[in-house]
Amino acid sequence: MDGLAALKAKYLTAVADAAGEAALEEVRLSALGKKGEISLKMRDLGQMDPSQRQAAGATLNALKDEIDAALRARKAALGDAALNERLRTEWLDVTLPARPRRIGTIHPVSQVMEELTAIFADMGFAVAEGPQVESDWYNFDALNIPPEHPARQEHDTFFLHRDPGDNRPPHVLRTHTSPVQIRAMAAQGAPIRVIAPGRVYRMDMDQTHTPMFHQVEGLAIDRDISMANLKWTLEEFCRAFFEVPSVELRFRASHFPFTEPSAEVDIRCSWEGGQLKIGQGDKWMEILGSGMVHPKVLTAAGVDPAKWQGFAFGMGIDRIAMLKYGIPDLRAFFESDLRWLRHYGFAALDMPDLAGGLSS
Ligand code: 2U9
Repeated sequence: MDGLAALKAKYLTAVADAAGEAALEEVRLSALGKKGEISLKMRDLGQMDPSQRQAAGATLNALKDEIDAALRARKAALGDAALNERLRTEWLDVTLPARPRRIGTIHPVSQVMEELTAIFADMGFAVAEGPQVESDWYNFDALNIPPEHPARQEHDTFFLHRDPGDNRPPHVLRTHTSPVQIRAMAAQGAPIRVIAPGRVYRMDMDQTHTPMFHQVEGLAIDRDISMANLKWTLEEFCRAFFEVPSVELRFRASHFPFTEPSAEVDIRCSWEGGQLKIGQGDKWMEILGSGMVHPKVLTAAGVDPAKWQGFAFGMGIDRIAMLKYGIPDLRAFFESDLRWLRHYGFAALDMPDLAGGLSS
C-alpha cells in the first residue's frame, strides 16, 4: 500500500480546491465512486494475504473515512456560501412604497373637457349643466328655431316616444347644449358668463359623425359685450388649448337662428407630412361657430335685449380632441376598446391647469 499519503494529500487538496458542488462531486467520484481510485485500492485487498490485508484494510478505511468527512465538510461550506450569496443579492425592502399600477385612463374627451373648463374658468366663465332629455321648447323654440326648420325634422332629431293620444309637447334628446344656457339665463339673469360642455344627440352616423357627440358652448351677456370681445375670447382659448404662442382666427359671415350676426370661425394652420400645425402656415380650418345672441333668444330666457347683449359660440369637443391629440378615427372614441384607451388615455390625477401646462 505505497503512496497512500500522496493519495490522501491529492484528494484533500482537490476537496479544498473544489469551487462548487459540481466540482466537488467530480472529486468524490474519482476517489470514492465505483471506479474511484480508493475504491479500486479496496478491491485490491482481495489479492493480499490475510495479515497484509488487515493492516492495509484499516489504513484504507481510515483514508476513505477521512476523504469522506472532508467531502461532507466542504459540501456544507459550499452550501452555506451559496445561501449567503443568495441572501446578499436576493433581498427585498418591504418598506418600499407599492409600485403604482394604472388601473384605468382618462378618456381624451374627459381630458379635453377638463382643459377647456380650466381655460374658460380663468376667463371668468362658470360651468353650467342641464338635462339631456329636453322639451322641444328649450331645445328649439327658445333658440328661435322655427317649427319648419330642418333640424326639427324627425330624421335629424331623436324624439321621445309618445303614446297615441298623448298630446303633451314633444321631448327630444338635446341636439345642442344651448338649452342649458337658456336655463342658466332664466335662473340667473344677466350679466352671465357660462360654458356648457356635454353630450348631444343627432341622427347621423358616418366616418365623421356619431349619433352622440360632445359639444361645448359659451355665452357671455353684459351691458356692452361686442364681437371684439368674442374674437379675443376665442383667440385666448385657441392659444391656450392648442398650447402655441399665437393663433390667428378668421371670421366668415354665416347664419344660425340663435345668433345675429353669425360667424363661422377658421384657424390658421398648416398640414405637412400628415402633421397638423396650429397658428402658422397658409391653410385655414373651420373650428367653431359663433355670433351675437339673437334678441328673441334673450327675450325667451327672460333677459331684456334693450339692456343686455352678448356673444355665444359652439364647438365639437370630439373634433378638437382629435386635432390636438392626433387621433384619426372619431368612431373609436365610443368603442370602449381598452387598447385604444390605454394608448390615447391620460393618467388619472393629472388634472390640467393653466399654471402646470395643460396636457403635460
Ligand atoms: C344661446 C344662444 C346662442 C351657440 C352657437 C354655434 C354657433 C355653432 C356648432 C359648432 C360645431 C355646433 O358642435 S357643432 O356641430 N355650433 O356653430 N353654436 S353659435 O349659440 C347659442 C347658444 C346658446 C342661449
